[in-house]
Amino acid sequence: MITGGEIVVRTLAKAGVDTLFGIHGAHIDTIFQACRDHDLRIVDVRHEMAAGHAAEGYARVKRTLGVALVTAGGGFTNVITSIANAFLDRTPVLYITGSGALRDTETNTLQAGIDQVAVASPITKWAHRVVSTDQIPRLVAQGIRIARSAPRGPVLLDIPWDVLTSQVDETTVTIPAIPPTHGASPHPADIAAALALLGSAQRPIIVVGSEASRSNVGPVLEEFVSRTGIPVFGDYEGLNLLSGLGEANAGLIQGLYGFNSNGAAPDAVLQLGVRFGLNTAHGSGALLPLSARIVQIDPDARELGRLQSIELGIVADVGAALEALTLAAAKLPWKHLHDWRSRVNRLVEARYHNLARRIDAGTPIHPFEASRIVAANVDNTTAVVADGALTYLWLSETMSKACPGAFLTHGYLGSMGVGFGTAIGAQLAAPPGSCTILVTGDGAVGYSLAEFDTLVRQDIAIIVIVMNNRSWGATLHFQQYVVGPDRITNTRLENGQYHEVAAALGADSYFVDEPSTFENALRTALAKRRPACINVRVRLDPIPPEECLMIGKDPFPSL
Ligand SMILES: Cc1ncc(C[n+]2csc(CCOP(=O)(O)OP(=O)(O)O)c2C)c(N)n1
Repeated sequence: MITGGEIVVRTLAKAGVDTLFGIHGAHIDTIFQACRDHDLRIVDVRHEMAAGHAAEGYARVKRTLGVALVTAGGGFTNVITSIANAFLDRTPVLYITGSGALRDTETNTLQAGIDQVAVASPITKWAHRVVSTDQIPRLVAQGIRIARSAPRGPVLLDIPWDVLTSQVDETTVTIPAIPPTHGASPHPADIAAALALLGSAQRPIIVVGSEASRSNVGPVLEEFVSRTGIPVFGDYEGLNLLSGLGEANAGLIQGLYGFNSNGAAPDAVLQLGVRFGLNTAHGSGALLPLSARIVQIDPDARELGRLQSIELGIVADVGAALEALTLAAAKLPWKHLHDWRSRVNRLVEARYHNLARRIDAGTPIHPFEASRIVAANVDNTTAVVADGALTYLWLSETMSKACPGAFLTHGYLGSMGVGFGTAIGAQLAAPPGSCTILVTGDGAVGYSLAEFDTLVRQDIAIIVIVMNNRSWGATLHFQQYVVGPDRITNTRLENGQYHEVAAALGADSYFVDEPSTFENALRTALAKRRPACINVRVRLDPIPPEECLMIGKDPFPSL
């Protein structure tokens, strides 16, 4: 006889799952016991929020399914931010939650009394309660298939306590295989049309986003760009893909603001997995000109032309489509794009130097300078995760100059505090010998300080860099510049010795307030590859370029 928990674990193992993130609870103990027997690693964290975000980080870096395991009641409610985040970001995560025993329905019992499926339904691709032990293999497999299929996203499986503890005869249980599948291929006529459009343009660009990053298009993007010479811009997660593309391809998608006002507005756009919305200045045309002819490729037909007119929409796996484009591009001439590429290169460099020359080397450190030091010290064995708001805006200005193994930030939910958990998942997904750097605001790190204990207990090599401007920086700036300089309230955080908290939990700790000591501390921490906190005093007053745009200031006065 075997328990429901044992069946859950056998199904996960057969699907290739080897790592879960969670916190123990009696309701889900049978799953913990079975993981122990089958050598499936459970990374136990200190708050279920971190478990959920870690499963997301793992899925994003390993380009696979992430699994979070939480208990009934508070365990479930604590993971809701992660479920919502995975939903908006199309991250494939299976959330398994315990719940009150079926036989205890409507008895005012412990950790029960809420309909977890109803709560999760609007923020999952599928939320379902398993009511019978013998149905577990079929429903776990169904959940995995739904989470992994395009457009990817979160699934919640709620498994009551008695369904997990009940036993069934092992010989009656069949564990289904869930073979991996490839995403949809594009239609050849669409590929020909896309290339004809790009080939006839004078100023074409490529924009890459999270979906491109998750389809692992890196090598084929490199090939396509070396054939065509079309410059590439990335939204935040798309920045991952810029390293290795050569000098003309650096730059944030936000850099296009400068382009448009410099008479260099693109006339054609190949939009690879970037959804219209926040990352395209919605449909305003401020980033992707309204006059540009747009080819949008996305696995979800509902996203095509959502906020801006497109000329061609292709529903396909972004990687498969780019492979087809690359093959066909060999037959076309692209030399005429040489001048355009050089011009983009000059504008991208001008943007960077415009920022860099306005930086003074004073104390505390300018956040751009601190970000530049981070970018200068990462290589492809390092994943970088950004949290906090001013912090990630500054970091994003420098990351296209770096070559991290992965670069992850918050997505559409814009939720402060997602970073620590995401970094844990990213580090566990990375190849052996890698190291992850979390660069976070002092506000954002406060959500997860106990996770230093997770790092130390389980020897997870993450360096947490706290960009400490002693405030909830972006919201203080909002009060200061939008509401009124005399209206600052509840946004100062002047008390945090975050490195000392980390030290108390067993991590290495550093406090720095000028550039050379910061760089030394970072190099030492990277060499040691063990949990560390570098508390960096940075200035609060500088306004990152994107914030300038939000408050009506010119981000690049003399570009
Ligand atoms: C969960 C959550 N709570 C509140 C906010 C509102 N908010 C946006 S930016 C910000 C300040 C972030 O401060 P910090 O983490 O110190 O980063 P900084 O801006 O200083 O880099 C806050 C509170 C949010 N986006 N998410």
